[in-house]
Amino acid sequence: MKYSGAELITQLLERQGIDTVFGIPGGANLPLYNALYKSNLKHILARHEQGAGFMAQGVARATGKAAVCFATSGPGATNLLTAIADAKLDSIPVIAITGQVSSGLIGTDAFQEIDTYGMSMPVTKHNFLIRSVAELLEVIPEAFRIAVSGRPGPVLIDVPKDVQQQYIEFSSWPEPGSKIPPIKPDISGIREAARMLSEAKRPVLYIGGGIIHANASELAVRLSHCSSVPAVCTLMGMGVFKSEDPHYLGMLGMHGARSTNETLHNCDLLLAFGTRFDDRATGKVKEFCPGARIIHADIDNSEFGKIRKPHLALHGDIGEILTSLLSHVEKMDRTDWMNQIAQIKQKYPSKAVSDDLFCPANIIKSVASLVDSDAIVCTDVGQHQMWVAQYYPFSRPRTLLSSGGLGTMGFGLPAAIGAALANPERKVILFTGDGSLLMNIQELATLADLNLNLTIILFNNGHLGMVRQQQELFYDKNYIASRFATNPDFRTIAEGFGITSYDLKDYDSPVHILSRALKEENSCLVNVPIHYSNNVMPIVPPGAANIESIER
Ligand SMILES: Cc1ncc(C[n+]2csc(CCOP(=O)(O)OP(=O)(O)O)c2C)c(N)n1
Repeated sequence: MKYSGAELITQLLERQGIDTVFGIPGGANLPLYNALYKSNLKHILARHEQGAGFMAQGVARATGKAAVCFATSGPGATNLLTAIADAKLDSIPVIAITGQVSSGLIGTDAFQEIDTYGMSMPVTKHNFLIRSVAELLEVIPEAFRIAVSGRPGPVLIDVPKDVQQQYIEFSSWPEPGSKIPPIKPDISGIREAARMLSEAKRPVLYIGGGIIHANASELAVRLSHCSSVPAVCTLMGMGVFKSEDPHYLGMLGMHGARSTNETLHNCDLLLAFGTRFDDRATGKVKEFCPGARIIHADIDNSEFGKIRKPHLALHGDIGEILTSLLSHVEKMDRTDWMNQIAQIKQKYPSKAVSDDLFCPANIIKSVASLVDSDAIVCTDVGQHQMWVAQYYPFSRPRTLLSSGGLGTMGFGLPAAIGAALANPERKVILFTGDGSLLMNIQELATLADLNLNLTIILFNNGHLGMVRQQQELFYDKNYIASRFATNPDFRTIAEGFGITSYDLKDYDSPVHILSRALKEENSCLVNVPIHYSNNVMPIVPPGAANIESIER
């Protein structure tokens, strides 16, 4: 068999089971696009490489499988970096394949030359600079193996143009790269964990995105039910528990309910499973669960002791750890602890939601009531993101796609496009803010090309709302650079891109129009004007402990 480097890449991607790639062509990856022309891969032409990276992330987050994006050298690669960094912080398996100037030109400041390998090193799980066409036969399967094994993450492959054009003869195809089976958890650690759990009077299960990556949601819920351990989750762990589960206490941390944070403050055993003690979750770390012993279970042992030293570390696949633990724990009901939590909840009742049908909480609840529980919800970053985390009744894993670790405005629209492409039979909803939407608004053009089952709900406050809120509360109301001097007409913008749109200001009943918008066969945008003074409450002030959160 004789193939060029570019043909090898497309063939190896197909052999990996990839059917769609996202990207933008340019001089240094045109041989790859020429091979794409002849391949069975579907290509989605994004309008900015960051958009292509987030579309690939949308596929990977919604399906749990690795997804692929392409960019050319220089500006194409640098545009991709934010999406790759975002994937690194949230442990998302994305394979980025970038074109590079020809090998002989590397290091000469050639046109569109940038050190993609060097720049991507700190934001990838692994990266490669290909030196010869033969390397591709090993590197492509290896990249997939690395992206999905252990703690998932992004891998970048930089391919010089001449390597894409070189030919190679070979006799057989390599095996596709697949997940390396995770190490088995240490049974003595599991027994110790079961013992600590049976002795604990006030345990709490603190779960993160690792549970979802390991497809271990059901097991986490079973542990909580069987051993009467109330559970809290991070933004990345939403959907593991049904929101109405009596054992579920909601999101912890900066915007968690006061009662949730106070319950954690009183726990005597913290089971931190698939989570990394992020500062948005812990608040002032010294005062996070101050009286608790800690069991930390994770696939990545470099997380142990990074923020808080655990009393017991369980290293391995979280699903295997939970399965094994479940076979060792006894059924318990912990009535005293449940009563104490009920009292804490009474002390801090959840605040009544306004009866204004147009307020963000009510819009979010209305949308949720109009779609199936398998609808995929994407967000951007800001107040709207936190309102969704607080008010949307999630009940399944992989139904909230949000940029957690990097908190990247502009994530939402392209991620929602990727999720909708990968799930044509499901409804996809994007909740976004006017600031975030403008960061990747060009992807409305990609959306118009594809005509997906995607409804965009735009909370339009004319501000960078989360920044305005922080300035109001923590910077003496010194408002600077948080109000947009002009507010574009998003309805006209959407229509300009060929997307159907509604503006809630034109209607008396939001539910009626939301219902119509959600039933649209095509993609559609709903502009929801909201007052800029709406704040996300509660909030933990910067540097404070979670139990010092403020309500108003
Ligand atoms: C790329 C990027 N730049 C800056 C920020 C800092 N930031 C966090 S939230 C926010 C405001 C977001 O505004 P908008 O999207 O309108 O949402 P809102 O808070 O109003 O709901 C900003 C600027 C960020 N998270 N990401």
